[in-house]
Amino acid sequence: MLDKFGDSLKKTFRKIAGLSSIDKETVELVVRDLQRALLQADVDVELVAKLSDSIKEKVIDAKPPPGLTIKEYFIKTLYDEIVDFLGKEKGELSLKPQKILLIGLFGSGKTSTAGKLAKWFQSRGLKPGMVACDTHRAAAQEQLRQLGKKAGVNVYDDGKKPEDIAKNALKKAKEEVLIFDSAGRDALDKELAKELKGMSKVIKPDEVILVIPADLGQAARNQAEEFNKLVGITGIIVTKLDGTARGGGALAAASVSGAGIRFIGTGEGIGDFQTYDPKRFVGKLIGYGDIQGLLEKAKDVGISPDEAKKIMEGEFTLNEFFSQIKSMQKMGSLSKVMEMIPGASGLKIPKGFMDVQEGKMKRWEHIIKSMTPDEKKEPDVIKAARIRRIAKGSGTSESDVRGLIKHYKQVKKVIRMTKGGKGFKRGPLARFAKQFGMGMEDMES
Ligand SMILES: Nc1nc2c(ncn2[C@@H]2O[C@H](COP(=O)(O)OP(=O)(O)OP(=O)(O)O)[C@@H](O)[C@H]2O)c(=O)[nH]1
Ligand SMILES: [Mg+2]
Repeated sequence: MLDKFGDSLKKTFRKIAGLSSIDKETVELVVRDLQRALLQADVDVELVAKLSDSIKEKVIDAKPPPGLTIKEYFIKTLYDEIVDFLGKEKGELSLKPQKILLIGLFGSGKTSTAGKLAKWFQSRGLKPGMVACDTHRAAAQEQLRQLGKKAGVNVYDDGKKPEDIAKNALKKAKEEVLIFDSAGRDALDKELAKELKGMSKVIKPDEVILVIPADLGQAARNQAEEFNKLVGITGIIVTKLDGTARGGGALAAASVSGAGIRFIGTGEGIGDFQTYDPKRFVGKLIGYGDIQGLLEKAKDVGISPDEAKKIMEGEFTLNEFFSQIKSMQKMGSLSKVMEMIPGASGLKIPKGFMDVQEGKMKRWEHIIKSMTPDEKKEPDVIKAARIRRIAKGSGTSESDVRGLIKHYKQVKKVIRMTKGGKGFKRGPLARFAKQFGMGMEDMES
């Protein structure tokens, strides 16, 4: 997600770390780098200028606060400003019974987001339902019913007009959280405004959330302001951050619109959805990783923090390896998990590395059962004769056994590389990370 933007930001931060002195010239040099990165991500020129001025003003000729070197202060300022710039925290939606209306233009991701949001509430112990108020596009209601099945929640679609459907659902539904899907249009024209106002009147939503695709870039600002003026919004969800270089621009634009970003969508799957926390988000972009996020994600799928930590540290035996692949599969693709690990986001993970097919998983399970405790702990002792024995005992082939051991070693190597990798472990960046609670200390223990 936002690979290019993240890479440029990483370079900018590393550049500061490598500077031998911080003066007017070097600050301007770094700020120019930052400007280039932001403009490439389609951030509004005016915003870029404002951010640059603010950073320069704070850092040039500044006396760093006690306890910080000028370099650390520069890094902290840059980080703070970018966080501020990409969004003041709006916080999660509250975990209480409520009515949420999703609005937005054609194809912005409303219906998919309804499903993701339902799942989000469900995994936090609330009972959600969805209401199919898009009567404009022929297949819209069927799409929502499918998502309802996937998420295991009820979908209400009784009625002809959006308002009637909403009314009927409000009468009938017993769910604690009701998520109303609405129809899109090419533009926020009179017809759409009227329809949304009508629905609003019937539903009396606690939240009206605008769904905006990240590929809009800086144009997201206008759209957010327009919707806000005409129908009033309480938050924004930015979707499709996985597929565009303009995501930085969209996030910045949505932020200045003032409504606040609640969630981001990072893929087509129902679980490709996260709370938007600018601090964490920027930390991840610049390569500090996202311990907090990983632990939370782990919690979502029932993995204990201990287990997650073990995964991250590459400390596991063959025995645990198997259950961890299972866990990882629950947590989504490995590359997504890796994005959250400090220092790992720069690593290129071979595609399909963790996506072991089901048939293979079964065979591996049998293979591991046929091993002695010693073999499970120290697979290096498994030579040709033992491979033959294990293959026979488990009803698999010798190449299956070799394949498992090879895969185990590869995964361990990759994960260890991230842990022992250079980069942010020492020097001002690491100290900075510690000071500002970005979680590096979790990795050092
Ligand atoms: N890659 C990616 N695709 C997404 C994301 N969110 C939605 N999509 C895809 O975008 C397309 C449109 O999504 P919908 O949820 O149908 O959008 P909508 O706003 O309901 O569209 P209309 O009802 O036609 O206005 C679908 O193919 C989705 O799978 C995301 O976060 N990432
Ligand atoms: Mg839709």
